[in-house]
Formats: sequence, structure tokens, C-alpha cells
Amino acid sequence: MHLEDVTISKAIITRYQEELLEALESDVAVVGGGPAGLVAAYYLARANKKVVLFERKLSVGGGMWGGGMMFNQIVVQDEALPLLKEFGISFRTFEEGYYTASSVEAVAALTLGAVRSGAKIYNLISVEDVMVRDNRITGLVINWTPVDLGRLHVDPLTVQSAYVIDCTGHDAQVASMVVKKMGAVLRTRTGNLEGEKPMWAARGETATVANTREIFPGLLVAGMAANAVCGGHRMGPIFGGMLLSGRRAARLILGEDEE
Ligand code: 48H
Ligand code: FE2
Repeated sequence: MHLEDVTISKAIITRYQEELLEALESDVAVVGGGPAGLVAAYYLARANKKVVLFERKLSVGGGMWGGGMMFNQIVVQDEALPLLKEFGISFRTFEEGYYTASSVEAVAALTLGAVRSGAKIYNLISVEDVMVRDNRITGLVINWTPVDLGRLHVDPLTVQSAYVIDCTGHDAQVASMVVKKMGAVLRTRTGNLEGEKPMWAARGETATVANTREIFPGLLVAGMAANAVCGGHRMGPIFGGMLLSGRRAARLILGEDEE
């Protein structure tokens, strides 16, 4: 087998650079590749939006891999069954209204769905700041995660996008950055992050979807971050709300959902 080692390196560097250059200006930048972010990316890319997703960790999937307390099964309720079907995720009925799925299959299917629909996913990249012009989010400031982990003083790069979706989970990192840099300017009761409330699955699941909205011009919040920003209950290892929230964020941007 004839293989030049350096050609393999050239191929990787060239393709990565080509694709990242292309992603520098996009319609939607999704921050965080958990269930909410992957679903939002899927629906937006399917609607022919140019979508880029940045994930801080080596793997996408966020909190889905571990199911509940590392039992790698997830629970999904009736309202979200159409999403399991949309992504081809197999499920079993536990009791009426409670369905289970393998968390590994679910992450794999959501990821493949997002990628095949045309979303560009970049792992190992952390969003560390936002760009704001005329009181609207216009893009993100990104850096390699190892720069952050190593506490290295390396300046970041920027990407431009018409919309940003904060899908960073419990920490609501993008919303926090906006508050840190701009003050209490969010479209919440206090203008600040309201903070997550204690465990209550029924309330938390409804709130996640209801709280999925534009919280600052150009910035939407989805998934667990929506409850952290708007003050919803946590819900434990039930994932229907995350899936429905990702779809709602996409629909809001596409003008298919009334706020
Ligand atoms: C790039 C980042 C950054 C950053 C974080 O936590 P996630 O799985 O988020 P959701 O909202 O899709 O799903 C929430 C769910 O997993 C969960 O925690 C539930 C249902 N909890 C209930 C309960 O009671 O606890 O994914 C967020 C992703 C992760 O992969 C992070 O690594 C990533 O976002 N991320 N990526 N730049 N600054 N911050
Ligand atoms: Fe969680």
C-alpha cells in the first residue's frame, strides 16, 4: 500500500481549514452539542439555513450519554415521540406515556441527523465571548478548548452569524456572557439569569419548551439553558423537553412558531 504520511496531514489541514473558513459566516451558530443543540441544528439545516455548531468537549451529546445516574437509558414522553421517530431512534414502552431509549443510540442518531442535514459540527472549540453591535448579537468569540483548559494566554477568533442559540445546558454560558458584558439586559423578569428551580419533571418539561425564546436580540436559548435563564424547574433524565425545545428554537428562527 503506497501512502505518504505527509499527504494525510495535508488532507486533514486543508479540509479543516476550508470548512472552518466556510463556517465563519453563517445563518445560525449553535453553542453546545447536547440534545437541544443537535435537534435545533438538524431542523435549521434541513430548512437550508447555514448552521454551525460549536461543542466544547471531544464528543457531542452533552448530558444524554449518561442517562440517569449512568444507567444509559433515557425516558421520553408522548409529546416527544414524533421526534424519536423523526430521527429513527428505537424505543420501548415502559408504561403508557413513558418510553425508553438507549442514550447511546439517541446521541448517535441525533448527531448523524444533524450532520447529514448539513449542519457543520466543530468539537473541541469553546465559545468564550459574544459579539454585539447596535444591541444585537452578531456572532461569537471562539477558542480551542485546550487553550482554556491549559489557561494559556492565546487570543481567540470570531465567527459571524445572524442568530445564536445558547444550548449550553445548566450553565447557560452564552446568556451569562451577555449579562457579564452588557448588564441585566435579558428579556427575563429581572433582566438577569433567573436560575434553575428544583427537580419537578412535569413542570420542568413544560417550562423548557415555553422558555425557549429570544432572550436578547439575535440570541435564543434552548434546552436546559432555557430554564436556567428563565427560572424553570429541572426535570432529571427525561429528554422530551430538550428535543422539543431544540425544534422550537429552530421554528422560531424559521418564523414557523409564534412566541
Ligand atoms: C461550547 C459548550 C459551552 C461553550 C457548554 O448539557 P447539555 O446536554 O444541554 P441540553 O440543554 O441539550 O440538555 C440538557 C440535558 O443534558 C440535561 O442536563 C438535563 C435534561 N438535565 C436535567 C437535570 O435535572 O439535571 O449539553 C450542553 C453542551 C455540552 O456538550 C457542553 O460541553 C457544551 O454544551 N458547552 N460548548 N462552548 N462555552 N458550554
Ligand atoms: Fe442535567
